[in-house]
Amino acid sequence: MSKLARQITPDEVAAYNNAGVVLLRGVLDLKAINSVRRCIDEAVGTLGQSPSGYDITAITRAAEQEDMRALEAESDGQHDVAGIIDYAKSTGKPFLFDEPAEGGKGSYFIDTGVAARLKEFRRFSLAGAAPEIAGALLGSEQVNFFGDQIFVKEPGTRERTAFHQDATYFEIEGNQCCVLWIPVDPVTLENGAMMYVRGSHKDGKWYQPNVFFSQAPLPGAEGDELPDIEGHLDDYDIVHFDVEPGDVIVHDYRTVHGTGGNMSRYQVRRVASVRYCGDDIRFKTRPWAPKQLHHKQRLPDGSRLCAPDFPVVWRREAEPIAA
Ligand SMILES: O=C(O)CCC(=O)C(=O)O
Repeated sequence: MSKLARQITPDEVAAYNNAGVVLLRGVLDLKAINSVRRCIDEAVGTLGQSPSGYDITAITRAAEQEDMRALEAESDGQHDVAGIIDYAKSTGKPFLFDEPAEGGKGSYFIDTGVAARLKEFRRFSLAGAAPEIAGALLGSEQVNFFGDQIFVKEPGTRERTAFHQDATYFEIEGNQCCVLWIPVDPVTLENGAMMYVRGSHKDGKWYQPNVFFSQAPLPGAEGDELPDIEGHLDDYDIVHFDVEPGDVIVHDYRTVHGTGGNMSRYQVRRVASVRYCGDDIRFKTRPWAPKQLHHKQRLPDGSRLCAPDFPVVWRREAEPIAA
């Protein structure tokens, strides 16, 4: 039985394929929304226990104050934070900040691998409505869960999320990978709606991943250099959507996207981002990619995602054989 609040239409599948991004209005029911919201709140409340949990605002402030002790203290988990900050500064590329009222008191929190540490989020990601959404859009015979993150921008968060392409943060290649961006709050441009460069999934580029709060690439990252999209927004075919809880935006993992800070005085922006792969995805080593500390094994390059880290979460039902 379907867990979706409504079925996905052929027009939505076509929009996903053509634009590399589609807004699915009202596909999650209240139970799913409340469950994801509970999980995000629990992940943020226990961020200090996650080796992949970061308060990005604390990091950018420590970087501005050259507080090396604070940066070193953040450097024994998923990222070598001190090394990244050092390298980002050496590129001369500025940190990307908006200017919220009252000096920007909000914080930007990120955690990775929440499904591995919170049972309720694992249930949502592996057995809830989300795999069905991926199955409807990917055109694949089966779907593997790949991973997840949460992104929270409190009111008054100054950090933007630099435009980037998810693909090269992940150690995979192929075409069939989608990212579900699941807001549990109303989101507009004011509090950090995602902006997507329409059609960018088809431009054949594999862009260097960046450090997220600056266009500076991750140390050692190879690939095409992403242009300065923040500085030339009008030159790009950018789309964004005002969304409500229950809506899900799905983008192709090659689609370039980024957000502003949270300029609102009162409205937090809590989002889960869940990733799924289809049949043509293969493992590919990218030494600069962020460590996925919750993954238990590495696969050889070129192999399918046949491993417990990437459970099969959806299979296409066989068409009934005509008599
Ligand atoms: O919501 C954000 O600030 C970033 C999210 C993102 O880049 C993603 O889900 O791929």
